[in-house]
Amino acid sequence: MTQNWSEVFVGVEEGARVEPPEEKQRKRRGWFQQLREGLSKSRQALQQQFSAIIFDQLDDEFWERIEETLIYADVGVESTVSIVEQLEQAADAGEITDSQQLLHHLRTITADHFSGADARIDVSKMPTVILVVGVNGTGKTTTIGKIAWHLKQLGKEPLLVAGDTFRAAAIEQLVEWGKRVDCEVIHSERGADPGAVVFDGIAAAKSRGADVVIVDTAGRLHTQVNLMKELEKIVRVIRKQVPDAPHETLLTIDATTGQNGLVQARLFKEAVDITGVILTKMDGTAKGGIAVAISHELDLPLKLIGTGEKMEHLQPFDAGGFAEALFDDTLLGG
Ligand SMILES: Nc1nc2c(ncn2[C@@H]2O[C@H](COP(=O)(O)OP(=O)(O)OP(=O)(O)O)[C@@H](O)[C@H]2O)c(=O)[nH]1
Ligand SMILES: [Mg+2]
Repeated sequence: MTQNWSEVFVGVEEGARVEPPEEKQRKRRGWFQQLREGLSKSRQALQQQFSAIIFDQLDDEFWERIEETLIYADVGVESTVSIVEQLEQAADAGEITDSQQLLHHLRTITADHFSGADARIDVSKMPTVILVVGVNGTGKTTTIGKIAWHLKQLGKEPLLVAGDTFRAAAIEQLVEWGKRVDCEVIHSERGADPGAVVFDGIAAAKSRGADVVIVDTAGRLHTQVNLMKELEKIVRVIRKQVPDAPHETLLTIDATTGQNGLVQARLFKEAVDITGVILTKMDGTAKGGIAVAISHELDLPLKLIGTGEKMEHLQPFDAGGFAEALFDDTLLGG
């Protein structure tokens, strides 16, 4: 499981990784508890659906109900069909004879439906450049602040670049995060060329020995040709100074937008080299199943999930833990 930050970020100090077992245990409990809380709306919605399913005859109607439940949770049609197919196979093999076993299989099969691509974030390069992109309001700037805070905790020196020179108060918002986290923010004036700001940001990181440069960008839709071109330019500018960068291009998706999030992810994936998805606002949605749809149907690794507005409300994604928190025993009415 990758619930520890020191395991998510490849390249943090060895010292940050070595922890006594009891400390690890405590952290895992805390991590899981936060995840459970973040998914509580989704779980409550599932509870209601599940309470209407009677584990009696595993006939067509029963499987249809399960299918409806998963679709309702925004797991997506393709993933739902595949998950239910595998559940039926397990039932045919005699592996599902009570609701507890059904839940167990639902967890493991769902966990297996997440993309197998590497969910870790390598921050070992000096500097590592992380570009954050997405539709407006999906949580880019907030997540950048949270990532920076976590990196600080692990002994890394992040530097933030205010590449969103478009939206009013976007620069101030990132500067404010910089103050909270206590890290430097390279910025310019509103309306300035984002390429120029990014160039200055990378140069500053190199000269000051910052470890991780995180570039904020203006919210955009894939259909906004100029803004998409601007993104390409930002990448070119980054590569002038760090040829193998950006090392990560993370796409933020707002989980509360449901299936629209899947559409956004698909379109961004076609336009930009996305290395991972950050699913934000999991705390605000009853349809957390969207995580499965995006990861499975687009074969994109989910790397982080946002479970609130505070700095600590960011969690490394872990398929097993996610499925366990979503489909926990309370679904059986316990
Ligand atoms: N509840 C909750 N709110 C979040 C989370 N992540 C971000 N938000 C809130 O979502 C709103 C938008 O977040 P921003 O970080 O400004 O989003 P953005 O993508 O940078 O937006 P633009 O710069 O306009 O493109 C803010 O009010 C955040 O506090 C989350 O995980 N949970
Ligand atoms: Mg922003």
